[in-house]
Amino acid sequence: MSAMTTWKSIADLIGESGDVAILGAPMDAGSVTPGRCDLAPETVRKALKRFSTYDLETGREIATAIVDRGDAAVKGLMPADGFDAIRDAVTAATKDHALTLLIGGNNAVTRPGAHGLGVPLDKVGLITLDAHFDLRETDQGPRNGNPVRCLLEDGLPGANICQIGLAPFANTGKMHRDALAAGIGVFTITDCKVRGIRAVLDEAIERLEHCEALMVDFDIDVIDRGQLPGAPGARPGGMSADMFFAAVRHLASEPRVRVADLTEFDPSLDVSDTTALTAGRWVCEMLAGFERRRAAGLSH
Ligand SMILES: [Mn+2]
Repeated sequence: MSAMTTWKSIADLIGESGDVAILGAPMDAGSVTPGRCDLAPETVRKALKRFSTYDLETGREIATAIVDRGDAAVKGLMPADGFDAIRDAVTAATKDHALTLLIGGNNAVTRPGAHGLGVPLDKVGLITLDAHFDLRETDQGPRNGNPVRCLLEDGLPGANICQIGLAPFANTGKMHRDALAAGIGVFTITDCKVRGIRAVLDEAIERLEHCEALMVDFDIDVIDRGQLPGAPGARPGGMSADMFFAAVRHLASEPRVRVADLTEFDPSLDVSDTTALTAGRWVCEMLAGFERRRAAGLSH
């Protein structure tokens, strides 16, 4: 191919070694709305070819080397049965890489992801960008609707959790009261829009000052359904894609963030690749934020 028809893409950053890992977790079983979230890791990998490495906003080329560690063997497994595979794969990835991008799968992958940080749960911080509390009851076992309740029951203190972008008429009063009673930092979608996402994120990061390592759960259904058709839980009135991308970049620049997941992307619901391109851009923004750590001289 001639130079005219090629550009360096984010996919070209994938090689044998690197500071950032991509790890797929194609889990869909146990979803409140059964679908095909298991297709998301491969769809995101393909989408990365469509992004250039040039970040026009900073005038910099993204140069962070990425390792694709493949998928945890969880296809078709219920969350309880796939827990060990995801936790162990995340633990191995965090040993070798400063930042691990865990691509679900449904939101049930967040629980094993947090356990995989390799830090005692009382020192783990969890930030969720999600329309939902994910505090459904656990009497039927772990599901995509209850990872935060599972983690509380596992021993993650509520004071170590901040939930951002929560939507009205998509959660119950009991979930809200339980979150507040547990000491979770609760930030609604209107908080994000009125106060600005940066102010909300800074408050959340400050609340988690006592945590040694952070995981961020990006449940893509936090984004407005009009901009994000490919997630069963997305609703009108959600976060704009712009705000989401700004949040991703800012959170990725926080050196304690060691694992970030992207969950609830169901490629079978997508329209015009909108969600695939949003998920691909999530990887780009994670890399841009990660490179800010280096630029700021912040080690991990
Ligand atoms: Mn969720």
